[in-house]
Amino acid sequence: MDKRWDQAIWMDRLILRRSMLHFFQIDFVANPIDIPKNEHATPEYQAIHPKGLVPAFVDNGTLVIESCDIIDYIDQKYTSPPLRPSDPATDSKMGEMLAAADKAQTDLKLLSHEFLFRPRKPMSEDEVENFADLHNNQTLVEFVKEWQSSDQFPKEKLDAAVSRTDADFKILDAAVKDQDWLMGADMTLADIAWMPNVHRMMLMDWPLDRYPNLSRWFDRVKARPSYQKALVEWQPEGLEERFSNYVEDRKETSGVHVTAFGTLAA
Ligand SMILES: N[C@@H](CCC(=O)N[C@@H](CS)C(=O)NCC(=O)O)C(=O)O
Repeated sequence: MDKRWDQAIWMDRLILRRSMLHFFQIDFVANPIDIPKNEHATPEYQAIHPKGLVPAFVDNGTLVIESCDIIDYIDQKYTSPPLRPSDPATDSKMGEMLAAADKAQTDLKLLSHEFLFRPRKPMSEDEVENFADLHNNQTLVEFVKEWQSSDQFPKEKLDAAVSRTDADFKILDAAVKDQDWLMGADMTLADIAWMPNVHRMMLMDWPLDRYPNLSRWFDRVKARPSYQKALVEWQPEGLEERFSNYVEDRKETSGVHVTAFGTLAA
């Protein structure tokens, strides 16, 4: 069998959760997928991931998709001791935290495309049509069409996504008020699932000082060598600076910034 199918992950370069295999220190082959170049729209990639999204993890021929399922799978199969609470009630709460992180992906996607990804080269009408022809995931195609069709997503959508994220962060903030990690004294899959979301919002200049406990939690996350390895070293060079320049310029020139929406503006 092709070596790439032994233990491999296809992922973009932005999301820690998706490159979190470093946390588990297993050997794997990383196949970066360049989303702006539409590498996820090729027939080859869509034959791997039925929805043509990243990440996709393959372990000796077994395909696992959905990032929370991937971390859970690797934890159950390879991690010792496991990154989950031993007490069943806390483990079940962790399941809820993972589900919430998964749900938050939709807002993260909208906000990322609005507040970080707009400087990507705009697609011409032909390019959008070409993408629609190539990609089988209609939800993604509709999303890309809406993103490309105007300079800004509708304000109601941005307000709602910002408010839901703010509410999630308040819940996380309360969870780490008296403990270092989301489920207690030890880091678990819940922390791994939420790290990339907080990191992504920080790239947008999200006011993390609204949640002092979460902010300290994020300092603990950043202090871990695995964070450097799985996220910082994996990101394209200069990316954070490019994002930061864009976010600042847009705020100065047009006042468009996360803090102008939803409950962050209130
Ligand atoms: N719930 C899925 C979400 C997967 C997803 O939406 N991935 C994004 C990258 S963050 C993607 O493939 N986007 C393709 C695009 O934006 O064109 C998971 O957590 O794995």
